[in-house]
Amino acid sequence: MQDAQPKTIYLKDYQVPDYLVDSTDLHFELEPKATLVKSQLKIRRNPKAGQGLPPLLLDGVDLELLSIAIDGSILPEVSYQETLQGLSILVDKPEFILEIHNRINPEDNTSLEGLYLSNGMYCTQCEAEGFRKITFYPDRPDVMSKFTTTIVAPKDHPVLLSNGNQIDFGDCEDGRHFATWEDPFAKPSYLFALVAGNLENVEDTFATSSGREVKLQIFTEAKNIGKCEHAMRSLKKAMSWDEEVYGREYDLDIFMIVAVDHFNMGAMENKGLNIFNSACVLASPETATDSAFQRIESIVGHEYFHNWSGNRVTCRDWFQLSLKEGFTVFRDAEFSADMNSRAVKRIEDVSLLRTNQFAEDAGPMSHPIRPDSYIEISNFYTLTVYEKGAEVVRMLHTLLGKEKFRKGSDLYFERHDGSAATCEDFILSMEDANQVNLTQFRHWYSQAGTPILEVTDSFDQATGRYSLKVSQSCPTRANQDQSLPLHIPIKIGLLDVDGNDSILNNGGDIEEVLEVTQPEQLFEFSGFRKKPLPSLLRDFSAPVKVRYPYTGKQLIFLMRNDSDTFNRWDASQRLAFMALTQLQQDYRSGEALQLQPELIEAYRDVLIDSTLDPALVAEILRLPSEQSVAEMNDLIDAEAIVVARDFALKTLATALAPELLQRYTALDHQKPYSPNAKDIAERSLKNTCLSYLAATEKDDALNIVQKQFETAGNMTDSAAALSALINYGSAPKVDSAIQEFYQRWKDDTQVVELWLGLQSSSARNGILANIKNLIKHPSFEIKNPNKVRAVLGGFANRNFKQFHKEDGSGFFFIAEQVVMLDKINPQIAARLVVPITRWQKYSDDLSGKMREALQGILDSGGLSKDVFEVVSKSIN
Ligand code: 7MF
Ligand code: ZN
Repeated sequence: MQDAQPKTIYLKDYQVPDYLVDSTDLHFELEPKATLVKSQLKIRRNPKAGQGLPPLLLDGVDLELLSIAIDGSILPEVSYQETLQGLSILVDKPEFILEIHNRINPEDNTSLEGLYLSNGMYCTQCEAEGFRKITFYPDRPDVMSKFTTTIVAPKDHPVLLSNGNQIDFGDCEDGRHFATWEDPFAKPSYLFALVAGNLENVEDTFATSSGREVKLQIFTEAKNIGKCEHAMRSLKKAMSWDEEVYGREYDLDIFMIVAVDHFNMGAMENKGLNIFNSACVLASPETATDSAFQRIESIVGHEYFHNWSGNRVTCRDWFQLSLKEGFTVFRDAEFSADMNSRAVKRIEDVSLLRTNQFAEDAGPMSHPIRPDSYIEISNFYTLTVYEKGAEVVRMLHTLLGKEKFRKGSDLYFERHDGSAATCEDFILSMEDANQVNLTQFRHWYSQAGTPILEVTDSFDQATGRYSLKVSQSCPTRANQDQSLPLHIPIKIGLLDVDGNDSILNNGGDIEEVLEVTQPEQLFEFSGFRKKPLPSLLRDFSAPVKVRYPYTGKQLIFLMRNDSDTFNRWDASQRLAFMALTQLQQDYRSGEALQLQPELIEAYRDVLIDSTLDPALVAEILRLPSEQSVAEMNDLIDAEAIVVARDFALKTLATALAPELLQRYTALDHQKPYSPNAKDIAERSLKNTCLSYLAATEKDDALNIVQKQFETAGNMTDSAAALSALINYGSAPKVDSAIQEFYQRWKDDTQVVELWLGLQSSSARNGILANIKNLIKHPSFEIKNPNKVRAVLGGFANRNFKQFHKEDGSGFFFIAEQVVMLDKINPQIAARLVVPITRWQKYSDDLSGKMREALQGILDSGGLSKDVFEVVSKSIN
């Protein structure tokens, strides 16, 4: 819990560690309430840290210290001191062996950081600062050490795992057993892992490009052993992909994945022993949706790719988090794009970025991808560090091109292998490998906020010259006085009147990457007979907002003709935003609502176009979420957004009903389920049609939904039907569907999570009462983050309409839950509070209610650093 006044940590205060740890020998005797940890550290004064022998400072949290010895002699009490942060030990020699014994309590550890129990299985989560909850240690990523780990446990925990290779195992005299693991690669403490439990595993092998055979294992409870196949296949694909695209081979003889039900995040890249949230690894055709299959593929890839971008080359300090996370997200996104539809993957990622990262970057916790200060580092595992960080790496890829980017990454891995690096090191490698200057590009690392590009154009009929004027600006934050112009790659095409790409230059290219570096810049193109229509920021080549005065007609033209698939979708988004903005205005001024017939026809054209990828059709048809509309508005009028979107949705559904039904029926072939890209695309469109049809609330449409619910042969179709029923069905039918679904799936944890989430995101009035019942349902566990995310996160993040009720009931409910959760799991509590922190953008009534809810949290006192940081930074 919170100290008197939580301390802010600054990047500018970074100092190299005073002492290094050459080797770390750990010995665990596992007991639920009293696990004994013995640690033997070979410690040496860091030659780079100056003169003298300062005290050795070790981090430690919630540890019971039993003894300390140096070179075999027990330390007298005068030689050390327990502090708020851990332990301070007086040192009188430059090299020594430190042996510490301490006790911890995994059973009562509900924070899910450090060593804890999940359904009787011991497991660890050490990133970022969880290792200090296991033993006293210099718990910082620039202290890298070779770990050896011995685990002693009762035999009802037959599987004992840690990082690296197993070098010993056997029985103890007292009936317990043990295993010893050795990791040959030096690593920081945050990559340490331990697992002990009654687990089964599936096994496979992978032959690396140099011909070594690697054993692959996925461990899970016996009941889930049939759900590992997809993750195993994904792992092998990821291993091949990293060899082909980055020339990176796996480096140990064994790679293990463990599925855990209680987990704060998606997964963790511990060396040789990745630990996964069950929801991000387990899938079977009957129980998992298409999006679960795709999520698993990308997360298995993400964690695997960390073996190089994160583990072999790690981070010097936590301000450099984006060094490993931005790069690895870029790698996993490219992996997914290569395995599935590239355009659809890009659309999904950009939607997430625009809806949630842009909002974060405009909110009270806005920070650069390399933050310059923090109170609690867990709060900085953000969409900015991850997703915007990945966009920054992608821009380097765009600016340099594939080959040069690869040369840069090769140099980066070669230079920094086995060490802890910085974002600066990454850019330097890109520069040095290619003789380029990225001085201005570096501002992306230090500047927060989403840049805005204003684009205007002009055409000179006499000379045939077309020019684009681009001006850039960036909103400034409280503690950042000026914003510097950024180096921004803008990929463009120019469409002629027939909708074809024009040739842009002497090289004959139809696409060009404009490099914007000035506050205002002019780009000229010649040889045009008529004014072309610009297709700007193709493939979303930079994380910026582009403003260009497109007319509705021009957007419809781009939707039909742009050769850049991403921009076809983007044109549809702009069009929808225009319509929704108009509807909001009309609603506020009391005018009758109506949708432009041209817009409806544009949607109809897309819907019936059988030459388009069905997944793309689904993405275009799907109206922007309320959340993304809110992000685009300077002042959020939640009610107007809801009314406008509901109206647009119902109007489109009614107008397009015949075509929706036709496409639905054509796609409703009862093929055996397979999560391949083509089938996923078809189900995506089919279920988008279904949800539109349901929105008509006509009996025949709801009968189709009911029939799909009753006959669905896979979870994607079944969940889509249940969702449509929950949102639009008649009350008795909804209740019986919810009950029926639960009875069928109550023993499957992943399906129950889905079931909880669908209910809490129901737009139906009065849902808050249902949610208050749901948290008393036997399937709900406040100590399980997945359940909390499903019910409370589903309500606060995915139920715009009901969460933003004008009486503030949604905010006060979430605030109350945050205060309660903070005592159990501060990280999860701090994430749940975010939706009520952006009060400054809301119109008065809601704004005041949000502030009141935040103040209530602050006044409750005794907050964790996690919740304190988020709430205090947003209320000032
Ligand atoms: C894909 O980054 C993208 C992001 C930290 C925990 C996983 O590997 C990770 C861990 C958080 C938030 C998102 C992700 C992760 C974490 C994640 C996972 C898969 N190092 Br917190
Ligand atoms: Zn990661």
